[in-house]
Amino acid sequence: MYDINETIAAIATPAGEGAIGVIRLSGSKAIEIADKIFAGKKLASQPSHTIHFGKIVDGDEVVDEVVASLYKGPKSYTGEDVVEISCHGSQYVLERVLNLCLSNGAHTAKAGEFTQRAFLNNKMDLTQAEAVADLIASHSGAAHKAAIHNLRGGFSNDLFDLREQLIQFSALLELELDFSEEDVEFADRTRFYELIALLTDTTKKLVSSFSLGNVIKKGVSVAIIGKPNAGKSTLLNALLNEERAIVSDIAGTTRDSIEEVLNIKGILFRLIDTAGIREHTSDIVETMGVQRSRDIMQKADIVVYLFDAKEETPELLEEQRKIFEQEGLKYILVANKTDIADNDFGNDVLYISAKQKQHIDLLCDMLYSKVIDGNVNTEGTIVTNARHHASLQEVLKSLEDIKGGLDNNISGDLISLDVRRCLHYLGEITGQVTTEDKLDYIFSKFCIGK
Ligand SMILES: Nc1nc2c(ncn2[C@@H]2O[C@H](COP(=O)(O)OP(=O)(O)OP(=O)(O)O)[C@@H](O)[C@H]2O)c(=O)[nH]1
Ligand SMILES: [Mg+2]
Repeated sequence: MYDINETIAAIATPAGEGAIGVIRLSGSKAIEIADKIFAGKKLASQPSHTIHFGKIVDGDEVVDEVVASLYKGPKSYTGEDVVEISCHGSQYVLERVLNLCLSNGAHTAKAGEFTQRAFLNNKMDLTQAEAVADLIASHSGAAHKAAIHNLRGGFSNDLFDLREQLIQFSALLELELDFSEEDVEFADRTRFYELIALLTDTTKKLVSSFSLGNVIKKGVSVAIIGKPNAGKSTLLNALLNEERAIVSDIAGTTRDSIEEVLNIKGILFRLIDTAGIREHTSDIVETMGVQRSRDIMQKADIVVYLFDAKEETPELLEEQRKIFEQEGLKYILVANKTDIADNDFGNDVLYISAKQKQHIDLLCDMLYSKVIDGNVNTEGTIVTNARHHASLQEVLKSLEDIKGGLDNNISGDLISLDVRRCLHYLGEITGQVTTEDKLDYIFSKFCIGK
């Protein structure tokens, strides 16, 4: 349970040694508590947004020389009084300072509690607060871009105007109900139709951006699949530009799968080199490896089917292609060893030499466009959060019901119910409609000190 009267404290920097480590205090007693352990200027008498050099003391003992940053509410991250104490980055020092804050009246902050307070004090809406967690977790340019866009209110702005207009209509519809005897229409049905169409369009775009948003957040898994000796491990090494996997001319070299991350134009791809698949082998370990390769193939976002251009026949390739099609997999067919074989397998096959590192860049381009080709505009808002996605789908359902109601000339009171449902789910995304339990759950996924 969130208690606004408590002052909270936490170590805001990650565990381990560093040049600097930060302790954060927020709440009505933050400055008072800091003054009890900070020997230097009296912070309570200093203006907001100033920094001060001093010592943290435990009785007579000096624990560390520090810099205290002072933010007086409401102009702070949480909207409350905040003091950030920058110590030397020793875990021991940080824990000592934190314990001093706690013994002087602060409470340990829960995960995400600083941001939760920022939300509750109207410093940001829920999508912005969630973007903070996404920003911290971003490991690639694309994930970073989506998080920054939402942190700056991108998502909320897309929905805000439309929600406002819908509220106006809802009010007019409800006014009609008060005058139901007189059979008047305050809410202009043509404009209402237009608004619903616009909202439906925006919502659909956001919903469909989620498949991209999801891969941006989690990375795209790419299984490199093929027969033994096709050159899969050589290809993994060429893509990574390092000798990561063992390569040899013995069929069945790779026994277990190897996973490595590759960043292509800001999107993270998780490349998985697998054991070569062959039907007949008496080696029990290899058989297990083959089964694992098949499982990885089924779960992968994209399958790269790599074959030896010298060994494969167009008929065998066609069979393989049919299997991928039947199983509904996204795949790329790649002919390898084109430095020693020039067999033709048609135009939709990519020709490379993993060993000579030829056309590896073309494979990277193809991987990238397999992800982006959903016509999603990567400049706009991309939904990366499963919670937003679920609410948006509910918004879409209620919009369909509103449109159905208008089409069938259904009475205003019934339409009004669907409009309320729609407003409810829209509000749930930005946090205008929420419950305490839900908030606790959302913020519990943050890190401590944020
Ligand atoms: N000439 C030529 N040889 C290649 C090329 N790519 C791989 N090879 C050779 O093919 C052999 C097998 O390569 P690997 O990368 O180990 O093949 P793999 O598909 O990982 O094999 P398994 O792990 O056994 O399934 C090695 O001798 C490589 O040097 C290529 O583009 N051209
Ligand atoms: Mg291998």
